[in-house]
Amino acid sequence: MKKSLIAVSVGLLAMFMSGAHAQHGHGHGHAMSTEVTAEKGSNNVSIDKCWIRLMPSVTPSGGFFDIKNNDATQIAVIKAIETDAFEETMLHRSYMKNGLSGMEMVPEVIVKAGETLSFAPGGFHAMLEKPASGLKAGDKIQTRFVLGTGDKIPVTCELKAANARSFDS
Ligand SMILES: [Cu+2]
Repeated sequence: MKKSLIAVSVGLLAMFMSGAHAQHGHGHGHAMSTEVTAEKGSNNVSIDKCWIRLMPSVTPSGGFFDIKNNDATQIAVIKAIETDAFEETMLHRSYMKNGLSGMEMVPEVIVKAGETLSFAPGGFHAMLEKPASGLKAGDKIQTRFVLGTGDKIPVTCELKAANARSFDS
């Protein structure tokens, strides 16, 4: 009896997680690797087109942007994203497995020398939880991207409505 109750609650949790994930939509990243590297990488990195799909506070919001590694020879390593606008931030990646979508935490993201990696719905994304009260679509928030060197790049990100699909939409 007890066993079946546990099975039911695990099933519900799985449904909830895949439901939350379905809102991520579909997209493609490229030039990626999620293997943890001992290298610190380059500081010569720029972040463009940062936007956040603002969800009701019980649902995590997704953060999307382009990371450009301007260094001709070294990789770039992104370790984390910090902001005062959300209490928790994580680097995530969405994937498809046996026809089901899921997502996983990634410890760091590597961008190869001279390449650009897009965080986009359906692929790599920042997962932002516990928003500060009063945030609304159209607001701009300040974030800091933490590199493998420990340097932090200040980035302004625009909050967009739950139905937004890209920076320009
Ligand atoms: Cu996620």
